[in-house]
Amino acid sequence: MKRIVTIQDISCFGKCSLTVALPIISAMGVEACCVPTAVLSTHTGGFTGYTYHDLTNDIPEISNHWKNIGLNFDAVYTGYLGSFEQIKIVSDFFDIFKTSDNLLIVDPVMGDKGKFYAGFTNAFAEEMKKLCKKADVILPNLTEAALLLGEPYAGDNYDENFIKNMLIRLSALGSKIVVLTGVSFDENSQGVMSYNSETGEFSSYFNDNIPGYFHSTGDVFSSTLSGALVKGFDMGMSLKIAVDFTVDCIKHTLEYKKEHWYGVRFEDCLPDLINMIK
Ligand code: PXL
Repeated sequence: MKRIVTIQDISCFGKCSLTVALPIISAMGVEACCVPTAVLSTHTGGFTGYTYHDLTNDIPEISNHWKNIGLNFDAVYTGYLGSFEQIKIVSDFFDIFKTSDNLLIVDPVMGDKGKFYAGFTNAFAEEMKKLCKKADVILPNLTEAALLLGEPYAGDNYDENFIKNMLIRLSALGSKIVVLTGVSFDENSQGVMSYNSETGEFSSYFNDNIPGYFHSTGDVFSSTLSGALVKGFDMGMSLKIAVDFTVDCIKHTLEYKKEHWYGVRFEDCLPDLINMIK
């Protein structure tokens, strides 16, 4: 059985980060391990008064124990990280668990719709660049891509050449593969474009564009893509599986949007995901 360790916070309520990543990776038939970076009562996207308990100091202890018992992982997938210190420690974790054939996958979670999530700064984006340099695959959305490149957010004002150019410049940060999420060239479709800097190959995959904002769909996408890549699907097929599943989750949330404004109803769609990878 393939094994992924995912490193991100646990937002106890809110359908994001670990409460999304673990069930999705498990449903794909991949062993899901985790390093929780912080415990929050809810995510930060729309709730007020949430608690935040930092677990940075636990990370080296967990990795030391794992090193001693000889654990290894087919992928290390990182999501929301809360501080500079955490990025440094996760970077050490990469050094310890990198092998010749596993994947280091970084979702540089920092913001969306042109804005930082609560608590993030340009200095954090600078530090995140260093983690991206060590990664095999990075998965920024358009906001995070602009923050990593230190340039203004393009909004809806871009074309395919702009995205290709952005992908090439992001790959210059050091990762072999860049996947840009939330790409849309017309109002009916949205999807992803990727670039492999070793082969010079671009790929893309689009599905329906559903108007509105759906929290944590980046975590759904990144968890699914990590699972698909580790299962051995090629990049084109992995992008398709991850986009189709994310859109499926959004569609299933539409009629419950009032009640489930804080995250998508991915639970309804796990059987579809299992069918997609058969
Ligand atoms: O979905 C990304 C995410 C993860 N973890 C926490 C968040 C967010 C986005 O707002 O607040 C705690």
